[in-house]
Amino acid sequence: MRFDVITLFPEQFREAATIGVVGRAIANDKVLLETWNPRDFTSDVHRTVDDRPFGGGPGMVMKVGPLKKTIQSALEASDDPARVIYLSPQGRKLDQQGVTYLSQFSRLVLLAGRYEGVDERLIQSHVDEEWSIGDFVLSGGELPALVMLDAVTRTLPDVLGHECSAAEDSFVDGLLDHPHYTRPDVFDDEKVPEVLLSGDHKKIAIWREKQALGKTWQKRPDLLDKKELSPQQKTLLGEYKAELSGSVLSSNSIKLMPSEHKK
Ligand code: 9D3
Repeated sequence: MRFDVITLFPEQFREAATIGVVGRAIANDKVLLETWNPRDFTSDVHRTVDDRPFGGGPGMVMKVGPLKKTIQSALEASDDPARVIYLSPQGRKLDQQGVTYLSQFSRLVLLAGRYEGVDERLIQSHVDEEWSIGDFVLSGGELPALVMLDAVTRTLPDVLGHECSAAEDSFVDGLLDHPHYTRPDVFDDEKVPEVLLSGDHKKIAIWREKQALGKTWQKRPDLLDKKELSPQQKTLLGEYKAELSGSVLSSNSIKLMPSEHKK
């Protein structure tokens, strides 16, 4: 899969392209990453990429001319058809379903904006889709582009090693992950759950599924509302709740989720 990122800050992608799963995918030619700087597609002496907004107001707007040239050059760099994605706070919110959808394209051109955004005419004429990574304010589209690159790359064939297959990844089946433990088996008087030391892999798999269901119920009940549980999963979740009320319900050891701020 090929990613062409249009950005005023290509340096932000250099290091990312060498690190971890994405770095390995690029080194193994599973992913090709190219950056394109709109400043290189200006013709004035100041290499101007932004200007003041018509109608007034604070901030600057990215100019349509240099961006059009940049996108055209990126598109012409390969015969492969490409989807042009604008990372923007107005876009569709990215989730794992969206990541799977995006991974079907063999080529994505990611437009990372700065300032207040890009001239609307560029969006109308050259952008296929707008995507956000969530309802919080960032300083530009570079970090969202890196988020999209990372998440999509993980779903590609032969990219994950034994980390765990993309299909086993948390969220892919709509549940949170189960808890993890490593040595030592006792730390500050806290023991690792006995079943994980038993060597009984069937029992361990069942315990992990029960934990995943229980943690999701406790921390992200909205995910369970969206999901149809099998009869076995309903039984496991029922057992989780029963074990909770039987043991620690009256203690103060349950961490509450930080509640959302009310308007
Ligand atoms: C603070 C300025 N805001 C209104 C006055 C508008 C605004 C413009 C540009 C807010 C953020 C940005 C820069 N953000 C992105 O380019 C962006 C983004 C984000 O901020 N949050 C989540 N996803 C994304 S994708 C691109």
